[in-house]
Amino acid sequence: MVTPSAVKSRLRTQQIETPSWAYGNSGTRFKVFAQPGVPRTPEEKIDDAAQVHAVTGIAPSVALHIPWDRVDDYAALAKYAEAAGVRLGTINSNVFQDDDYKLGSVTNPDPRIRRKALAHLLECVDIMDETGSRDLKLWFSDGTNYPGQDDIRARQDRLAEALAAVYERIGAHQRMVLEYKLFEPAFYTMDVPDWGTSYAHCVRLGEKATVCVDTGHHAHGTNIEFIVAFLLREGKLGAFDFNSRFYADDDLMAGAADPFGLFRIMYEVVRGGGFEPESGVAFMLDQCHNIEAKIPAIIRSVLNVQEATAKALLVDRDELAKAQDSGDVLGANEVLMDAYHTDVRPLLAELRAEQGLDPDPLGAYRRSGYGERIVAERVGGEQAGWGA
Ligand code: AOS
Ligand code: ZN
Ligand code: ZN
Repeated sequence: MVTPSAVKSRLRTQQIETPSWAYGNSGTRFKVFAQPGVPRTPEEKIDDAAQVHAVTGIAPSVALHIPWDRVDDYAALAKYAEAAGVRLGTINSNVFQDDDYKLGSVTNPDPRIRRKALAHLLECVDIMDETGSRDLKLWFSDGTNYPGQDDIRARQDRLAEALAAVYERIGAHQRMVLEYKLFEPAFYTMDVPDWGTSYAHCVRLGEKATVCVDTGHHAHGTNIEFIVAFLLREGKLGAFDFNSRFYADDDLMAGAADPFGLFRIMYEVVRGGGFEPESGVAFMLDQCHNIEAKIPAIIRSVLNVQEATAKALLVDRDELAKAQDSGDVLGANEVLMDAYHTDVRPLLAELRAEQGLDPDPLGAYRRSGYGERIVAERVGGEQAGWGA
């Protein structure tokens, strides 16, 4: 029997990082619908992230993206964040938006371009030293579009070489998390297409290299919770990029398309010890809000992850183990589904009240007037957007 107070005390330790780019304008390759009040600077993105934390109480850090969040003084930016009530989190590198990277970045056949990409990754580690960030997120758009275009195996060698150079540079308390993606922008081969490729590189590198699971980066029907269970068992699950997808890498609100899938993932996280703060698993959102208001969408996403976690914590694991051990297939499934079908909203409202928060975070945000204030105040300048 899992008591509500036990669930609440574990939920108090939860932290979900929000991405700076989710506060900026974004869209598809067809159209970006700009929204009024969108941040124009990294500082304004931090201000918005601080609002999400203020009403949810569980989003205390914001991930930066270099060069989109480039500033002259990162230590000052870290201080700014602290004063706003949040801290700077994962540094996301970008080796996908330069003309030079048409044939790849660290896997490019041209050594000059490989050196340029590596220099950027190393610069990101310098920035981590200034911001105090623990994690460097590596996502490579590298790959090929046509059979024979480049030597698949040589590209793996080049990737391994670059990863080793970054690994060599990171400090004792820093980590690199290597994200994989099945497709896009390359269509024939991606150089890090799946968790197995990321895992194999991370194993070779050592314990400071772990896998980042972006929930939107799999083929339809992939059992993501199995990947989570496996990686946790191997001590190689480093981070999540949470989002939701219907068709491809849609980057929609986490838990929007498949809340049951998010629950199943969070159950394996809990089961595998990934929810213990010492496990070091980073829970981040990686989303874009193209047609919906950004700050409330990010609040909704944080709450969706929190709800899935609460349900995962509610699973009666003793009962589940009993049913599993006795081969009671339906009984075991029922234990899991009982937790999933529990309405955890009253428990979460109670938890927030106990923490001095408004039980209704979205309502609190709407009533704060912040949304109207930024529309009135953020006039002039250039709005931040995915890619700027
Ligand atoms: C790209 O598809 C990956 O999900 C990246 O993690 C991320 O979305 C991109 O680097 C923007 O930060
Ligand atoms: Zn991602
Ligand atoms: Zn993605």
